[in-house]
Amino acid sequence: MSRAVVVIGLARTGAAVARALAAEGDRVVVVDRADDARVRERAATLPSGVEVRLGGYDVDVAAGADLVSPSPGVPWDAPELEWARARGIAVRSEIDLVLERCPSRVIGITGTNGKTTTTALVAAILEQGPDRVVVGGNIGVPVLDRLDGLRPSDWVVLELSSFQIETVSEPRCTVACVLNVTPDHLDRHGDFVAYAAIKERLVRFASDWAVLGFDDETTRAMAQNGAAPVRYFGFDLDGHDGATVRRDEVVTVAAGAASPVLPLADIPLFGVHNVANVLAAVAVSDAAGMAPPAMAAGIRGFRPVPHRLEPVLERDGVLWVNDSKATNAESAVVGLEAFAGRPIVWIGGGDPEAEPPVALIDAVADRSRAAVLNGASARLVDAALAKRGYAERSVVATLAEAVAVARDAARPGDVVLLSPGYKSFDQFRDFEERGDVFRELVTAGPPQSAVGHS
Ligand code: UMA
Repeated sequence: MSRAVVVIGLARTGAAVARALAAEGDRVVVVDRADDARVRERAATLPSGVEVRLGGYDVDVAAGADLVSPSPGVPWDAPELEWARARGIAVRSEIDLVLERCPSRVIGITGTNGKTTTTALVAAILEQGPDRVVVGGNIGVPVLDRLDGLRPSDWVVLELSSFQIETVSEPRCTVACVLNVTPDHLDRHGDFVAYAAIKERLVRFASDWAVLGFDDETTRAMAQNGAAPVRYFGFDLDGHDGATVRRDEVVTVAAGAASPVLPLADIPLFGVHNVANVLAAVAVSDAAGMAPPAMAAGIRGFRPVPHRLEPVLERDGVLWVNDSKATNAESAVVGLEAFAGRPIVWIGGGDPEAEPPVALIDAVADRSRAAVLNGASARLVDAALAKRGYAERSVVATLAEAVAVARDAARPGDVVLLSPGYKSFDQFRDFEERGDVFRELVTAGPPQSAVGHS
């Protein structure tokens, strides 16, 4: 029966939900609080039967609807959604609708850091096998409009944010993976306990396997709370089965016996944290039944995902790296530590105008030869570095100016690293736009050779 559906938010998710539900025969209205070129362009891609209302909506936007589907950027307790719930109108997210319809095996990957790279690695490994692989979710591509033709033996690999898990009543995955949990998005989830509990729901509902980070106390402890058997990944598994490193090799361990996968030196990614991501992907694909040669082939052929320690260009001996995804201090510290062997010119700062944590200031002072600060937080980061006795500081207003200053400061052998430690909203729409602009600024000018990373 045709339902009346209201979709809130017309970006990637809203457009996919509108397309998929319109194709199912529903009467779909999409609303967005914005009315700008971006949402108008998106509206033009929708099927003609979908009604679009831009420039705001009232709290009773779902009046008369059977179903309201909010985008991940709409808080799960937004007044419009509470209004609908109070009147018995179903509130369902894209991922919830995907899990309800998906006939295939689902791998769900969450965690505070590393989930995009791990998701892409898992997909690269599964693609070595015979079954179709659809990858999506928080990684940037919705899935609801790409379920056609999927078979039970195929794989849907989902990167899931806390925003997305929170919105699914029963997040059932064949294999569920929680990489790590450290404080993030607390403005939306209240406190760390609530945030970790959302991630843990993936473990509770896993059907075949739960894969958990062993080196993180919070994720290790989640083993007690699910029904599915557990595999771990980590640098020291303390006798447990899973994926780990032995004598400079990635191995899987089952019933105490190790099987080699590939040498650490063959991993085409920067940083120890990326070894952890590889271990997670190996443990997940092991749980999915992949064999070590397929794992090794998938990992060897992998290229870094955009905005995550993405090598952009090597010019005059200077390597330019886009780590715009480092929107919190912790990921910026990880970025700074990924280049222990090379001097760094760090480009940092962004939104909000808030003091940097000591850990970030320590990492900048220990690892970088120069710091170029921009954005709303620049003055506060500058003051914190000055207090720490760090002299090589420049403060500029914009990312464009920061790139110009970094270009002058860099010497052969250096890495110029955009790993801001702050969100991007002071200058950009999101971290992706910030990274794209950085890439353009860096590659603009005389012809250069793009980096082939190995
Ligand atoms: N909007 C409203 N009302 C609101 C809030 C937003 O109308 O109350 C409108 C905005 O005007 C805008 C649209 O909704 O037009 C934006 O919706 P959205 O932010 O959900 O954008 P999508 O493009 O659909 O992206 C979402 C995820 N965004 C968020 O979680 C904030 C993307 O994750 C995800 O890749 C995409 O769905 C596909 O699944 C991004 C992200 O920043 C990368 N995720 C966070 C993170 O990784 O830390 C969780």
